[in-house]
Amino acid sequence: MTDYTDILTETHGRVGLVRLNRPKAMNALRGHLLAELLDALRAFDADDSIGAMVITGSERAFSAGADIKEMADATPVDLMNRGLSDGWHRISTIRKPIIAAVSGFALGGGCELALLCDLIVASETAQFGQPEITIGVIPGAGGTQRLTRILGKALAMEMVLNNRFLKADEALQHGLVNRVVTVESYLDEALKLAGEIAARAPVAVRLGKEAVNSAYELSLTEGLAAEQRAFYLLFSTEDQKEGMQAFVEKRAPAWKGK
Ligand code: DAK
Repeated sequence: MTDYTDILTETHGRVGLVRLNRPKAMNALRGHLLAELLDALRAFDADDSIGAMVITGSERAFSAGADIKEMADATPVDLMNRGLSDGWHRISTIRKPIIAAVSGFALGGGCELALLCDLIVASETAQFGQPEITIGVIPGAGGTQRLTRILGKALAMEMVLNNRFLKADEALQHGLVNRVVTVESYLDEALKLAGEIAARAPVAVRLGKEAVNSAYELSLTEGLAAEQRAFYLLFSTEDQKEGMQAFVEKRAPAWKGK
């Protein structure tokens, strides 16, 4: 699929960029947009010339969440048949790092999409929230779980039960985002960060992402074992030999991605 209607894709060197592109609807995540997003991320994931990805929206809205108009009349079975949860889960199976470049509203599913990414670069106008309670539901794409793990129970409860928004500086203070920069520079900053990561040893980057994410899933003992296995595995790569040899020879390494 390449004739996208709800997203735009670009490449910047070794970085794949996806722009959510429903500006009139605040980048609401209708099913079609999610399908295109997943398709684009998978294509970048399979492309050896790409090392990292960035997802962004507009200055006004990263995304205002799932498309309420599309969802309003659904029955539980409709939602199940649409494979909503599968689509969201598949985004979390992308192996290369994804950076969310967030400006303006990141609400509901929009906030959850940013949380699914590995790093978040926010503009000073970014606002994170889970307003589902105001329309009679709760987060359904991971918000109650991921926010609680990142922010702790107190703040997560306020966000989920009482529509508390987090402004960019608060999000930074609580470890939700990596950095806050001006609205003029947030996308460039995200692309720069992605470019730096994309220039690093690709297999190590993938295993590093997997290992950090496994900290959310596993006990400490299991997580440490997973980390150790990944560490040993990297000694089977040419890039490990090259990286250590380059250090000894005081030169820059030339990564092969194998
Ligand atoms: N859905 C559909 N349209 C939306 C929208 C949304 N989420 N957000 C905004 N829009 C549309 C508005 O209807 C309006 O369209 P027109 O009336 O012009 O046709 C246009 O975007 C501009 O919005 P506003 O006129 O409202 O603009 P304002 O600047 O006044 O306000 C706002 C911006 C973002 C604060 C406001 O639009 C707003 O509160 N939007 C709704 C935010 C929200 O409640 N989000 C949560 C949605 S529920 C799951 C996966 C995901 C989810 C659940 C389950 N599974 C895997 C099971 C996710 C659920 C959600 O995200």
